[in-house]
Amino acid sequence: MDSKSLFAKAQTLMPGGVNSPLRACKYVHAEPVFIQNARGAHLFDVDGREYVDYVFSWGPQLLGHQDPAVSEAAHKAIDLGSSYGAPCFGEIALAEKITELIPSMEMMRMVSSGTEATMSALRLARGYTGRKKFVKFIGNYHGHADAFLAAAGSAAATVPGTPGVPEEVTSHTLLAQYNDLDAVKAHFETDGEDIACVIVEPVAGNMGLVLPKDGFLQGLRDLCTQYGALLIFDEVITGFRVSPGGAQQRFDITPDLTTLGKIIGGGFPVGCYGGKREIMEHMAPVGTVFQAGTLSGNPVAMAAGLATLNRLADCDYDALEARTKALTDGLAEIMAEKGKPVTVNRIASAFTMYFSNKPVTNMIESGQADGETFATYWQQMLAQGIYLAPAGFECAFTSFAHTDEDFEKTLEAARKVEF
Ligand code: KE4
Repeated sequence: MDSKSLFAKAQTLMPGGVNSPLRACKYVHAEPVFIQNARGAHLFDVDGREYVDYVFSWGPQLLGHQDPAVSEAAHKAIDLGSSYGAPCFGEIALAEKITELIPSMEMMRMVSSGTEATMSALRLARGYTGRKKFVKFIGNYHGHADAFLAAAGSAAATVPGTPGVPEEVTSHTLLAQYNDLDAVKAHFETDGEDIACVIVEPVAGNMGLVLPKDGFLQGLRDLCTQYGALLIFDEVITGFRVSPGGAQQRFDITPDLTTLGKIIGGGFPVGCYGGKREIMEHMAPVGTVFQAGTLSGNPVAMAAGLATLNRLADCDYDALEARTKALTDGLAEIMAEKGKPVTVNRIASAFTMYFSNKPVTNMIESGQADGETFATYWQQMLAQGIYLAPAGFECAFTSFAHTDEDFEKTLEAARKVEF
């Protein structure tokens, strides 16, 4: 069956034919292609077409698809059994590796998604401080737990309100524009004694990529310290992506808790939350804040995650950042020649090219970018074998598997786009 007929069938079985809304390609007025397999920086669809990938499962595959070391580790693990529901050495091995790379995570808990990680970190912050309110940023997306679905980014930004989420739940969610430290100060001046935490994407990746302004992250750190609230870095995207030690290493800010996902599973379902030992020890069974999960610490996912982090230790982040900059500089130049000025926000191997001639530093400015022009660009790039995230409010990712030929093919395809 071809993608079109598979999609028709899928829509009779799953809402929108997908298991996550973004994949339906609604925002670019297209139908999704069904993937047969992937290798390196390439995807292959059921109709035999090949694509240069810039989605990489929305971030996890920084090494590229089917990295030999990761695949070997997963195969070895699965030959020993797929899930025990009991402690195994793989959990210790991955946790030790994470602590080595992110020292602020003295203690952690593995879960099966980024949503579980952030949901649990918020509960822990509330349980630890005894406070109910928390601050999140408009356009930041922390997964789909109820409390976070207020002004959330990513695909959540495209659905009106939060049907199914009682207002009593989001009434404790205090909002501020990203990069607006004064708004956060105002929340603390009003509710400081009842704010459990501030949760932030230290580099925003769900309103497109938006960098923290100088002083923004340090300002959040200082306010949380001053008022006894916890600072939570949601590094589900940035962890091991923006540097080997994540955004907290790159920007030299120490959060109280960190949430991880994506890359640490090497393509398998893993999330993780962790931080200071004395905070984490409030989690059951040592403490009384509850969280649990059937497949948490799954041995196959642990093995794939550890193999991924071990392989990344040998990768040259600076070289990939330089190559990604050259690619995005080239794309911006080509779009300008076509009379389509763009703003490119980029860090390490993640970027967003906004069809806008203004800086993009928050959700308001992200929303002013031209989504229809992006849809035209996306459709024509896909037709030429370039697979971009099907939404202007997402990131594009490069990988250690991309070759110079892949980047040249991408630039050539961009040159042929007609608006
Ligand atoms: P998951 O529950 O999807 O594993 O992770 C939620 C999450 C938490 N925090 C951040 C910063 C995230 O970006 C995410 C998930 N990212 C989205 C897209 N950027 C995943 C793709 C999708 O929802 O289909």
